[in-house]
Amino acid sequence: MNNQAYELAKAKYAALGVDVESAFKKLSEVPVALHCWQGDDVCGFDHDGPLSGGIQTTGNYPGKATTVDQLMADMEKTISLCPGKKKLNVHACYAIFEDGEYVDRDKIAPKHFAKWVELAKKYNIGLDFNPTFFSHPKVKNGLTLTSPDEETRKFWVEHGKACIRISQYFAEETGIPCVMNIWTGDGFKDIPADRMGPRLRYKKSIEEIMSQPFDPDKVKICVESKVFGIGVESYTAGSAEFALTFAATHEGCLPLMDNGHYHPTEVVSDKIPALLCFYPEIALHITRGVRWDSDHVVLLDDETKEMAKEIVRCDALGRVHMALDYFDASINRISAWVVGFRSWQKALLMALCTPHEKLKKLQDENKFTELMVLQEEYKLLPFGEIWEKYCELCGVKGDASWFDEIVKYEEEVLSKR
Ligand SMILES: [Mn+2]
Repeated sequence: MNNQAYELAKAKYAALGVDVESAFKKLSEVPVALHCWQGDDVCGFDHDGPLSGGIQTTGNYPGKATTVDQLMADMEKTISLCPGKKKLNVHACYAIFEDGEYVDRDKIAPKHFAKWVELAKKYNIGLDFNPTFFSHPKVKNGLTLTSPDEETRKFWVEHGKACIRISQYFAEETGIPCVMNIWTGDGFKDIPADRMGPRLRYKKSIEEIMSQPFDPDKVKICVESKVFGIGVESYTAGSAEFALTFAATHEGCLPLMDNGHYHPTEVVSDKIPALLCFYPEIALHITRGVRWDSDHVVLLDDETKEMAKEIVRCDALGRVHMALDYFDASINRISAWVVGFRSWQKALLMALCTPHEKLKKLQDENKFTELMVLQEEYKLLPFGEIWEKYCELCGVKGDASWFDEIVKYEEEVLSKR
């Protein structure tokens, strides 16, 4: 890159009191989890049935990964094109069975995820984990942990416990804490006759899952809320109030906010500082909902920037577990991963290069006219040069020429699948 352009940009930031090099250092130490499910449209390896549970992938772009080796190769290609520290985020349905072996989800064990540990170790990064409470024949009438059928509920509790054992194994193998996120799509299409019953069963089920011994410094159990899903429009057991209160009242449990899981005019950027007033740690799923929880690729849009700003200005980079969560099957899936990961890195770097103290002072002095003027002015700072330098330091392309690699990979690998 043009070093002179970078030096000029750096000086502009320095004049505002922003040290871009310390921003590079801070950002390069913060892990962001890359979700394995973008690569194969949330199919996984443990079943053949369709995706269910109120979520849906749309699109039929060629080259989807259909084997473990393909999915991992695609993730490695993604990693090679993204700056910054990563974690791998794996769903339980990505268990790897060797030689025709198969066990149901209540019996999965660390050995079924040994290959994921191998991949994480190759890059010296951590692993996050998610029980898969969907796309499975034992989801009875759309319910798992909230099921009134005790056998069904117990099966899914056992699945949750198995996932804690696997999360503990991930943390011990990598030496990095594992975030284990509980999300179920349990709910009803139409007006229920009992809203509290399923929630009481959900509460009891998560408590039973958490009775599985684990080290809270190694396994961070989260509960993710959701407002509604396809087919469960009227009622979701794991609502925002349920998840927040559960986490607040249970030692070793964190709230997880997915920014696609709220009413479209609610913003997670405003919820982050509210939760940070009370919780030592929180978790985030970063996505982009278009009109609903559509899981579009994360872009550098206003709300993405605002969420990153809140994490940075609350000085909470060490308190917020960040993970991407989206899936677009209508475009090249590796490109979808790369654009999303790079967008969140851009948002964080931009936030780290903003003179927050100066802006906070204007707010406290009630100088809202000047605050507006400066906030608008900062939008035009020469961020492109700063971003390119950061990418160069991370050993990846700073401009869109990373896409040449995607085109080549599509020709040489994806088109032959
Ligand atoms: Mn999510």
